[in-house]
Amino acid sequence: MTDDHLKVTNVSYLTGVLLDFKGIKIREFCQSKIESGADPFSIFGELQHGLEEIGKGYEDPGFRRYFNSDLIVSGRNMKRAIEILKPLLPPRKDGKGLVVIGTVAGDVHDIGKTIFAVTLESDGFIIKDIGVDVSCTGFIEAVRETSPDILAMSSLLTTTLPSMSEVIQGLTIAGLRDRVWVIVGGHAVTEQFARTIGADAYGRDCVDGLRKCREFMQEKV
Ligand code: B12
Repeated sequence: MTDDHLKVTNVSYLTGVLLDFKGIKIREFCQSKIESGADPFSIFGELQHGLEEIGKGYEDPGFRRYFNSDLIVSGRNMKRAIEILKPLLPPRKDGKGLVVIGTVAGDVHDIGKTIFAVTLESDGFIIKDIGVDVSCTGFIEAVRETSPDILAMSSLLTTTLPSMSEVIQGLTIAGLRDRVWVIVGGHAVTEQFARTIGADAYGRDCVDGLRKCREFMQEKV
């Protein structure tokens, strides 16, 4: 048996866990991983790998293996995993910085955003999560009202990427751009895109995003 074969077996196991309608397998999976000493980020990472596989099977034009219902079930199970793993990443109250976070207009994906928010919170950041499908005005008003150190935006759909650019332009017009660092991330976002729209940083994943937010706060002192 080659390593490649093992990888395939592993991914199909993960998709089985994520597509279990009753949510029993996800609980067993998280529990056994916790008992074996795995840290929450590696468990999220493994599950994300499974979600990517489901995403690939969903968009495969040659042989569509997954459908809308699979996106829904896997999304629900990933949220169950967040609930199970969140207590292992308790918030630290260091007051490292205030972060406003949301998913852009037209996009309701919130799993990655929530994992990123929990990651920041467990590192001492204070989080104001303004939810999903947040309008350009919604982001700008949140920045105006709360004066955060960092604005974090998530987008998983390529069709909603332009909203990120609109928010940054809107911040500039409102005279708020110089007062807040902007970090962007999510499945649809790339480093190149982040640079093009004038974001201060791109987070490949929640750990990379955390590192960049820490750097922002270090620059401040
Ligand atoms: C689950 C899922 C859903 C669920 C979401 C449930 C929920 N509550 O979030 C539901 C069923 C709602 C859904 C709906 C749709 N989905 Co969907 N979905 C997925 C799926 C399978 C997993 C997404 C996910 O949670 N991934 C796991 C998380 C952890 O990953 P992540 O979000 O990328 O986050 C990580 C990093 O990116 C980063 N991160 C995320 N945000 C941020 C923000 C910052 C600031 C930073 C620093 C980092 C960061 O940290 C996270 C952890 O490392 C993906 C497939 C995929 N490959 O991602 C498709 C996918 C995103 N969906 C897709 C599509 C097409 C749709 C629909 C349009 C389907 C339809 N026809 O209705 C709708 C759109 C609804 C809408 N208006 O938003 C496409 C998007 C294609 C594209 N190029 O735009 C994908 C890629 C599937 C595919 N391959 O075709 N979906």
